[in-house]
Amino acid sequence: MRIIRQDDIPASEITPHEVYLKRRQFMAGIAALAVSPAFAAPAPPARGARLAGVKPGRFSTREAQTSYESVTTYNNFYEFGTGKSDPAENAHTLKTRPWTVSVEGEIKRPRLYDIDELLKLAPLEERVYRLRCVEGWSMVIPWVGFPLAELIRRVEPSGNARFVEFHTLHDPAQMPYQRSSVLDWPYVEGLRIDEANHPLTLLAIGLYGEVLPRQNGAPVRLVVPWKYGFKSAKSIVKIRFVEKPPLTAWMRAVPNEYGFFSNVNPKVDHVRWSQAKERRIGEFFKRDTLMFNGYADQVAHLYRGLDLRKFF
Ligand SMILES: Nc1nc2c(c(=O)[nH]1)N[C@H]1C(S)=C(S)[C@@H](COP(=O)(O)O)O[C@H]1N2
Ligand SMILES: [Mo]
Repeated sequence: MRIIRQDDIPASEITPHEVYLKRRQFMAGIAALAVSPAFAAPAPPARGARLAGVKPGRFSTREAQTSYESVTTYNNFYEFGTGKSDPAENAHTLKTRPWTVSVEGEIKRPRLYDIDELLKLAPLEERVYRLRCVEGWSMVIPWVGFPLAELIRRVEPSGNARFVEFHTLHDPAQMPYQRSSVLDWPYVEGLRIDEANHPLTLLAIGLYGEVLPRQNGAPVRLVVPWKYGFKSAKSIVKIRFVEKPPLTAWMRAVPNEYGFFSNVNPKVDHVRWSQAKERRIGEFFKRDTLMFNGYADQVAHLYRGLDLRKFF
């Protein structure tokens, strides 16, 4: 198994995000000059359809939002490649309709939801959340969605439902890097049932008031803002309620580096790098990483009495 790791990349190969974006824009400009006799400016990236009836939701940060350009071109979505620009370049092969989400396992009302039915399950809210990647960068993203708890309530979990598993689509014809063995596909993530039911936990279907771009996990993805970004599984086709802690794709791939909880914690380093600081995309200086990514007031009680060094 080959895992691409942050420190496998020589320092000389690491491009600050701003330089990377400028270089992309420059290259796009050159490409446009080459094909356009009128020397027209390159067309802006196609945007998603506007979502109607979105109300401001709880817990939004008032910090500056990361630009739409950065949110949609600097991504991790290994199903489309391991480079930051790969998802935006390759995700066009993902077909987001028709799409179903199977909700199953230890629940009274298992059901196959059509995506267009799922979208109407609960009122849509805008939630501006911080997202902290385990790699040491962060963004502020205005998501559109509704609390996962709205879905959980409707399917009526049984007493045995102690954890929830999330499965990304597994279809190498649409997700070309599933032909590689970077991870054991499909991408699987998991939450304890109380984490899944927490009002901060979102099922997101959009960002910046528009339908979710494919590279950000269309048509539906999870957003768990107090945990490292990789817990927020994209392009979900299955939500399964289970009794035992799920074996997540990252725990399976690198068991000594990734634990089940993966709460943002500046005091517990990754095996190979510090987690004390982060670079907010668009900023130059690093800032301190906050306990639970700044959501401690909302979530610290979930982990009372738990040794967070052991249960990382
Ligand atoms: N299916 C799937 N979900 C995924 C990933 C992935 O590779 N595959 N990457 C994760 C990681 S590491 C991060 S940081 C976030 C990035 O979400 P964004 O691209 O919308 O910012 O998605 C997460 N969800
Ligand atoms: Mo990440």
